[in-house]
Amino acid sequence: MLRTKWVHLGGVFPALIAGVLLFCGCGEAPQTPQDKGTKPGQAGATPVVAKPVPGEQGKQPAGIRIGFVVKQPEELWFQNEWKFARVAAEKYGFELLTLGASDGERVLNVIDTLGTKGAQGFVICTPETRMGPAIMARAQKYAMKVIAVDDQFVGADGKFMQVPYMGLSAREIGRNVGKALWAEMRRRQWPPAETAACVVTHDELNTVKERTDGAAEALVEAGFPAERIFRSNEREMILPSAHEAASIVLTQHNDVKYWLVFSVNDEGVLGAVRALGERGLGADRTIGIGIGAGTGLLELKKETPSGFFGTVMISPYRHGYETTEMLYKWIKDGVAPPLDTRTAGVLATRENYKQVIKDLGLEDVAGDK
Ligand code: FCA
Repeated sequence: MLRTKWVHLGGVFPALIAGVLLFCGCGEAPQTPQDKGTKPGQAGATPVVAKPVPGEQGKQPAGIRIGFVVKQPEELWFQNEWKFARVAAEKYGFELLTLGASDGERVLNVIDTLGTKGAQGFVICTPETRMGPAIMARAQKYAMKVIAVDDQFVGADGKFMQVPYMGLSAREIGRNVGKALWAEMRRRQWPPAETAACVVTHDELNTVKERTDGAAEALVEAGFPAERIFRSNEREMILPSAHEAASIVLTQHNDVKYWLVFSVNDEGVLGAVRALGERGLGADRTIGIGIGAGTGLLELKKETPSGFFGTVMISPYRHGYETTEMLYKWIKDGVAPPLDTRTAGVLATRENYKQVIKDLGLEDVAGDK
């Protein structure tokens, strides 16, 4: 099922491999935000502006500049999106400006920066989806085209905006997490009455709620007791917040013998797995399955297994390379991108992750840390 799904990604494999090849020997560290660690609204915070990647000499038309703005530049997922966006920049010869913007004020600042630098458009994973109308208004001021990635813009009416978007098939990916958790729990013959699920979520963000709802739904459909699924909201989508959110659940239910863990992403699951580990609940008492493309692989590569059992691997190639490629063609040839593109995921565990990343052409996504 998972395998079949991935096949639907169609002709991306040659491009994936080409993309990875292009990156060989190009082991530069991702652009790190100078303002990392500053808090929203903090005075003096400046947007992060990376040096443009010069296009290949002679490639036409000259002068296309594209921004790629992400909400959490410190997260490996976003660094990998940038990495593959750079591959597109190299291929097509446009200039790429990678920028971090962790709150609304910075988003508007970086759009101004892009506008004054003459960018004709940008791809963005916004820190606040409700900023969609403000982002579009500011982009319009500079006649810039916009593609939303990962987190979809929400309008004043609470509905998703009609702005080209590439995101995860979040519900389906969540369901795959749930099914894999159930299969592994059955394999280990854990009785449902002695097992519970710890869910680290961030329900205000739709793509997250869809993922965690999907996993819960598949578990319940398979026979897992709904009343033994405990959800906890993390304040920010980072490992320490996930640790905090999971600790609340674990303290409230310290009589549970076996735990399933699922979340927004790898970081969410790892936060819970760490909290479980501190309570003496390791690989033999925990099955955690993340969603991501990097952080979870780093955990799977460690010699000693933890409660982090696997990750549904998603594609930073598609979200980084394809979004910027679509934007480039939109700017250059007037080819408008599809309004809604959804990408799939495939389960990787200690058993098969090498093959999975090879099949996906993503060998280098966890290699630079
Ligand atoms: C959201 C999450 C990221 C990543 C992305 C695809 O933006 O915050 O961790 O999962 O979706």
